[in-house]
Amino acid sequence: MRKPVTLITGANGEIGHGLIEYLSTQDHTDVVALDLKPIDERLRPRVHASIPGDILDDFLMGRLVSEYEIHAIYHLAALLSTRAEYTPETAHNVNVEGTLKLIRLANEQARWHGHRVRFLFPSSIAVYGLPNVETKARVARVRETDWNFPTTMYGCNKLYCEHLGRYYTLHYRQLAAELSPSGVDFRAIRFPGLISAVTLPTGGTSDFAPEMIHAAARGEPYACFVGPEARIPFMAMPDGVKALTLLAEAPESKLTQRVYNVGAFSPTAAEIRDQVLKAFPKAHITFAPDRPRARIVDSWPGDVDDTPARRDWGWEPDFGMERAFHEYLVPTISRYYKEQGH
Ligand code: AKB
Repeated sequence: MRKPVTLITGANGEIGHGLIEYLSTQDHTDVVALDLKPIDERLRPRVHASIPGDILDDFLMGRLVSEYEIHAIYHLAALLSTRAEYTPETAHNVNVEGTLKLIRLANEQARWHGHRVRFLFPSSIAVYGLPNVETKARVARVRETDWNFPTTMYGCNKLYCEHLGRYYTLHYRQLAAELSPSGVDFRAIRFPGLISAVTLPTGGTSDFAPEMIHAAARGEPYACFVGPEARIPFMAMPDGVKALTLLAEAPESKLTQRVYNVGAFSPTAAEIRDQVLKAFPKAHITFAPDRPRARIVDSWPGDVDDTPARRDWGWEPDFGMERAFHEYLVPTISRYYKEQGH
């Protein structure tokens, strides 16, 4: 007998850590964690199985199908925006081909067990592309349908995968003689920059905020790669996990769209530095903008309109900026680095 499970790809990453912790407190699901690297020791007791491997490996995908009955997929594996600019074609393979393979796997699974597979996809504010900072200041909060002109390979990949998911859910094989209901129930969240107290991101362009905070907690100087006035939305990781799981649990009848913005707080880099200095007054933070990376940040919106998420599935962040720093980031990071001997 195959076991009913939830599959998480990219399980070792930042969202994966928080998500696995949350799901392990829910007794209705066993998690199979897939990642290129062996899963973090701290997470191992919380998952049913951990599988090191590549989402592009068809043999591995076949093994998953033969061993498990997959009812939900959180497809977190991706190459982030900065890394993707150095290897755009590899990014396309991982971010687009990898997602297509998983959507097809979901469809196939549904045919075996007869239930639609919920497919949760973290998209990103990188799908937006504002032409200049004047326009960015003028439009302030973007809606899902606005400014979908990404300037990064990662943003293009995420935007296309949103369309793929919508297509497989609503229009797959629309010309077939006999229409059968789709096996995929795709739902995506356009995440802002996420800040976790327990992991550091790699390869993103919103990384300046988490890097600044973690460097201060380690007592190391930090030169920020965007200017003090750069502004994009951010979110504390517990709210990221909350958004993903709220959307996963929402009844399908409530969803008026397949892709949702979620907002929490929208500071400038200078405002983040000020918060960091309140908590770590000796921190040495300077600004040394790296023009190409700063331009990417300038093309992302300063804030998002998340009215549909609030209306359809009750989205509301628990953490504004003050609370994120003083009740989550600072105490947790300080404890973590103290334990590491900093
Ligand atoms: C990145 O910087 O690439 C990501 C994102 C905003 O999606 N953190």
